[in-house]
Amino acid sequence: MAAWAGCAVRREREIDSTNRAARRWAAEGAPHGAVVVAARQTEGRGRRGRSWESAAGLGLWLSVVIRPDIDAARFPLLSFSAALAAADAVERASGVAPRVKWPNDLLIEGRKIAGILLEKEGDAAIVGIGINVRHRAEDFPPELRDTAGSLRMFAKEPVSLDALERHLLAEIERRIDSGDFFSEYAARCATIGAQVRVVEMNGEFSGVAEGVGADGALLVRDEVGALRRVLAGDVSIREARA
Ligand code: BT5
Repeated sequence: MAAWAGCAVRREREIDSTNRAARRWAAEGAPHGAVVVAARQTEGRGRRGRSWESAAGLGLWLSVVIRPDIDAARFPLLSFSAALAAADAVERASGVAPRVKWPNDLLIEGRKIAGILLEKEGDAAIVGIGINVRHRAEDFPPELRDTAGSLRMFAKEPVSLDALERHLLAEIERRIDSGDFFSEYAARCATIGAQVRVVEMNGEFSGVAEGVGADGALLVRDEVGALRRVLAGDVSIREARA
């Protein structure tokens, strides 16, 4: 059982976005570990203004308010610990081990089953996690059918949303308390070792992802042999490692 993660929980049938609600709550003083979870989000959000499809009862859509005992400069690392916690929770609840696509998408057999949205509200971090659980392929909108997946499509047994939520909060707590936000990241990461295409604000390039820096940057050896640090960019995996 988690001690602080989930110490206060707001459970909603329908909400705009659990991240937005958690930010409002954090601004009003929500405690470390406060959680907002919704059966359905009408305006579920991804990173950089993208949207997150959050149909009623088909997934785990939740946000945790974290008041970490770390320098604000290290806040972005919380998204890595959240991805790893989500990967461990998915494995415990479903028996299927997802891989992480840098920085923090979870994939099973190349399909995105979960995403993380980290935001800041005052001195709190808001960690939003969406995990697709009960979707059949046809439950996704047509534009996501080729890329999205859910645990139902891969697990042998039906996955309980309650059990997944419990595992997730326990794993988040364990990782954050350990202070080691990256342990096992390389082993879980499908991007490291792969041929990748990087699209940044001011250009694109190809290369081989060699690792992740202490600040979370992806280290990519480009075609002329230079090691480039990618902090914000869209990275597609062109060829997985052998
Ligand atoms: C993410 O953004 O992957 C972060 C998603 C975070 C969602 C959680 S749910 C609880 C909390 N409250 C919120 O409002 N958000 C968080 P990004 O890497 O930008 O990926 C977004 C892209 O993933 C979209 O542009 C689609 O292409 C795709 N996508 C949208 N919904 C999806 C879904 N349910 N499953 C798989 N892919 C999806």
